[in-house]
Amino acid sequence: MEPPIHRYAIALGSNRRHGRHGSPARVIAAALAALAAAGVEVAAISPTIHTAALGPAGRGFANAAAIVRTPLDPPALLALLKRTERAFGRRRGRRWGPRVLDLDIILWSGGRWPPGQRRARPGALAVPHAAFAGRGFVVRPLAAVAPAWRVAGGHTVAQIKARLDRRKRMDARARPAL
Ligand code: A4P
Ligand code: MG
Repeated sequence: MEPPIHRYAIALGSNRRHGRHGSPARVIAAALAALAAAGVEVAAISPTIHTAALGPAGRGFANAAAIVRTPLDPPALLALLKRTERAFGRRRGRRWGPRVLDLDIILWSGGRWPPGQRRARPGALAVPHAAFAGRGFVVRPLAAVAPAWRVAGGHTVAQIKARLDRRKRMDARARPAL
């Protein structure tokens, strides 16, 4: 029997050049090519956007999202993503530090990981990604490739993006003009 095919939304981020691949946007393109070479079907790729760093990472990021299809279950896909980050020169360092490549699993066709639990242990794999819905640099590219994806039985990605856009407009209005 064929193994089941899982569908995932993954987020890609880079805010450092790579010696061979070049700019952060090129790192993202090369990372997707590396995943395809590892046997993951890359079904859709968002535009790459340039975003200001959230947190202490300093330099701005290139961010994108992709829809991929693979027989790998979530822990096996995470292991492949971590190997790919290492192959691009990512080293363990300060949390949220500058990085050549960050690959996160955002959504999975199977719903929640770990199955049947609302929360993962701290530091363990959690899908949907615990913080994605508040992050424009994840939600905006994701909405370009999976607007209708319903997140764990709740809102669609398009609704999550609309909420973030509303909040951004309200924040801009609340801020006095300088
Ligand atoms: N982990 C748990 N759930 C997941 C998941 N769904 N996908 C665990 C991937 N990993 C997950 O991640 C730390 C651990 O989280 C992993 O070992 C895994 O078991 P990491 O990638 O090694 O470390 P990190 O990236 O420093 O932490 P984290 O929490 O992934 O950081 P974020 O949330 O990715 O934030 N600003 C802009 N504009 N654009 C960015 O892309 N990224 C960050 C990093 C900060 N600021 C940014 C951006
Ligand atoms: Mg990460």
